[in-house]
Amino acid sequence: MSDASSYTPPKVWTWDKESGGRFAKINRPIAGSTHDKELPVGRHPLQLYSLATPNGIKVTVMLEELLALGREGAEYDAYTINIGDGDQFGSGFVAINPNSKIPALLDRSTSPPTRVFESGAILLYLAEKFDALLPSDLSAKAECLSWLFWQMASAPYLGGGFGHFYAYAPEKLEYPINRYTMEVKRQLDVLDRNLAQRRYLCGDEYNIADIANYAWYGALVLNNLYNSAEFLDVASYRNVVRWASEIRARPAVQRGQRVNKVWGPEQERVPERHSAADLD
Ligand SMILES: N[C@@H](CCC(=O)N[C@@H](CS)C(=O)NCC(=O)O)C(=O)O
Repeated sequence: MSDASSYTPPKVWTWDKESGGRFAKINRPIAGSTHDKELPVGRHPLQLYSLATPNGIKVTVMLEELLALGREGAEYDAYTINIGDGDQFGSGFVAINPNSKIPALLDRSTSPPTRVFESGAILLYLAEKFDALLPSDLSAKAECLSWLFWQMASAPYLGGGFGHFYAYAPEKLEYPINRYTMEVKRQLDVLDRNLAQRRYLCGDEYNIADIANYAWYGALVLNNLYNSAEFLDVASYRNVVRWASEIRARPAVQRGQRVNKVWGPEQERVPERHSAADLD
């Protein structure tokens, strides 16, 4: 075990703006907007304000899947919210998501327009609106929602816990890395045991639970997150790798993963999406 930190918490925590670390510039202990900024609006009913992070691609993959299924009402405009620059604290964005995190959706086909934030809520809203990728049978739906909510509750340990301390924290600290590695490996084992019995998370049908989980755990086992595949020995979760590889091959998944991407090879970047042609 490395040396324990000598830090003694003060009686009352105060905000040290100079605390360092990769996200020091955007992390704040208060909510609300920091500046006035209206959001752009395109011509489609659905307006998405997002970024191609794991939480962001859940929604763009879902929208591309809906379009692939022929749901024309799922046409959307997607705008980049650059969280590194603090776009999530603009007044227009905060009006759609008071939690200041991507993704956020505005459905202008309803009167008044419907705002939806939290990626799991957006997936469920779209699945119900377009009657797709969510089982209608009550028991099958319960299984799907169980795996969807499992992802929403589990991934913060992967992203905010493991990813933060393994990849982003200014110091490599053994205690938090051990703690969150243990939990992430346990989560991968939960998925692996389930997928040993089933093609997809809920059975034979691909649905929103797979989309949500693929965004995080698929990326992890395909070594697209934190460069941690070897450290976590992801190859040993064979059923998760098989499931993730199958989902990655879906055309809608490949399209959705490029929307709102502002990094990586130039040909993969689609900062804004206003029609299918932007991805063709
Ligand atoms: N539970 C939320 C999490 C969203 C989230 O953490 N988004 C991150 C990017 S992946 C973000 O916008 N971070 C900006 C910030 O924390 O200021 C969801 O699933 O929608």
